[in-house]
Amino acid sequence: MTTVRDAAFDLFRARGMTTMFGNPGSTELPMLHGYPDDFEYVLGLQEAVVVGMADGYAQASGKPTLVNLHTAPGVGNAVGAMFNAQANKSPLVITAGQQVRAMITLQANLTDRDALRVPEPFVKWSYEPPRAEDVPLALARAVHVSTLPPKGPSFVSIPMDDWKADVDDGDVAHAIARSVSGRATADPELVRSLAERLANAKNPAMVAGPDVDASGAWDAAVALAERQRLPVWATPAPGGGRIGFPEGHPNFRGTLPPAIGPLGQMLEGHDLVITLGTSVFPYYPYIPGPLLPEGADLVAITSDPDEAARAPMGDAIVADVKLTTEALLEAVPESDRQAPEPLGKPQAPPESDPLSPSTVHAALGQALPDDGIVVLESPSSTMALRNQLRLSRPGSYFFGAGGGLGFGLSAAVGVQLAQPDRPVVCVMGEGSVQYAVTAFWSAAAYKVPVTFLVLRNEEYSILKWFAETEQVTGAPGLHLPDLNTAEIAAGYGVKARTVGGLDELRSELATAIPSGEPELIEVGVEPGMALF
Ligand SMILES: Cc1ncc(C[n+]2csc(CCOP(=O)(O)OP(=O)(O)O)c2C)c(N)n1
Repeated sequence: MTTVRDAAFDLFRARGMTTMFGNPGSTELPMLHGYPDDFEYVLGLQEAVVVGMADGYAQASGKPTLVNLHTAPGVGNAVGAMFNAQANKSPLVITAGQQVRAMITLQANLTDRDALRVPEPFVKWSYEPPRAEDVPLALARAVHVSTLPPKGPSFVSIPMDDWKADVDDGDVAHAIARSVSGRATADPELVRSLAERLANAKNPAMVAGPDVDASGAWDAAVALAERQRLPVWATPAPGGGRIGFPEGHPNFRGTLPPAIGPLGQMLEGHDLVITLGTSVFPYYPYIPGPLLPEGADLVAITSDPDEAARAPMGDAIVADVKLTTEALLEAVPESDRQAPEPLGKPQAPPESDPLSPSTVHAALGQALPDDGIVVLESPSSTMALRNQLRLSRPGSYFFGAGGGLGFGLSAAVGVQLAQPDRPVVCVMGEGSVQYAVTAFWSAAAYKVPVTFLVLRNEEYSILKWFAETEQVTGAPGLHLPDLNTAEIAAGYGVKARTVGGLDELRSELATAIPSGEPELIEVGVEPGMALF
């Protein structure tokens, strides 16, 4: 016989899940009793930050990642971050404490009386085991559910008296030993026929999405684009949580607009569009129009059955993106189509007072080492950053695909913990910082050397832009005067300063990025949407 606690930690250890992100309460302490030396615990001061850090860690490490939340109110605080983790396809195994079994029915204090229902829409599986001895198997099942495609969060509520209970050694050994893999190859016949369509198309194009990076299909996607001379677009920015194609590559054409009509128009002239690892498509504003140009076909390659099913047009092959792209690459000949013209980088505006966000991003582009990683949540300058940096290495870009603010600041801490040898720069709007502000404390407490670059424009610029496009006038609540992020970060223990001109910004970036400590640079920028 072994205890539920020992069995659970053996299971986590066997799966490489030795970093736990949490915020404890009385209902979680029994799980943490005698916390094993070979496990790390990363404390977040509020649950949205706990889940956000774990989300970044899971994506940047590619491993299922353990989260431990406080019962109902802690889970409630985390729900927005779970929504983001689901959109990011982050394999989180989220546990939460629960009252002892003997007092759930009488609803003693801190009972989560409907533990399964609160996270339900945002997780792949939500569960409370019927008996204490089922906890290890439930946790094993949660790990498999989270890592099978499409990856995503799962949730297990665990009554606090379960951890001491005994479980059968043989049952635990089976649960730990099982391996479950979901990397499926596509029907070879479908791949052959798609290869033929591609080779015979007059003017085909490719659209790359986040699962290219997540599945490790990067090199195969580049090789396919080169062999078939395909122009390549990035999937629309709101849903493109990761970059799926090197944006400095000569075949790269830019990022598709996130609305039906303009996106359809952008693909004008193409007779076949192949999408890799993206939904079709992560639209946001409703601008109707033809889904595709006249005469164009679309084929989506996705490992997510729901993405395939809900697409409003085109065919889909549901299979692992890397394996399918490799199979397609093998099956197509070298094309003699004209190679696309390189796009080049837009020229950033010259120094102004305050600086334009594009100028700030151009300076970041110069300061960022080749292996640098950007975590981005600066809504009105998302496109300016993409265009100024043209990031071109796998695993270099993380963005909250769900659109819920609070992802960026916390995820950057998790990304850096998972990638300690790569410099991480977290680019934030000053408004967005506030949704996960306590992540500064975790960065300082664990000496996580993220460079935070905060763009201060004293307003919710993106919402002013949306107000214009939605013909809304006189909306309140769009101004943010006197929000001093540098002082706030300093209060949490992060070395912080405010810079004015371009030279000062360049020199502070050059100092902060390699410093090996968390540091923050706040820079005043002109308000408004920055696209290039
Ligand atoms: C959790 C959450 N609450 C509210 C919003 C709505 N929202 C989208 S962008 C934005 C403003 C962000 O401001 P800031 O970070 O300063 O960036 P800017 O728009 O100025 O570039 C808000 C409030 C959201 N996306 N997520």
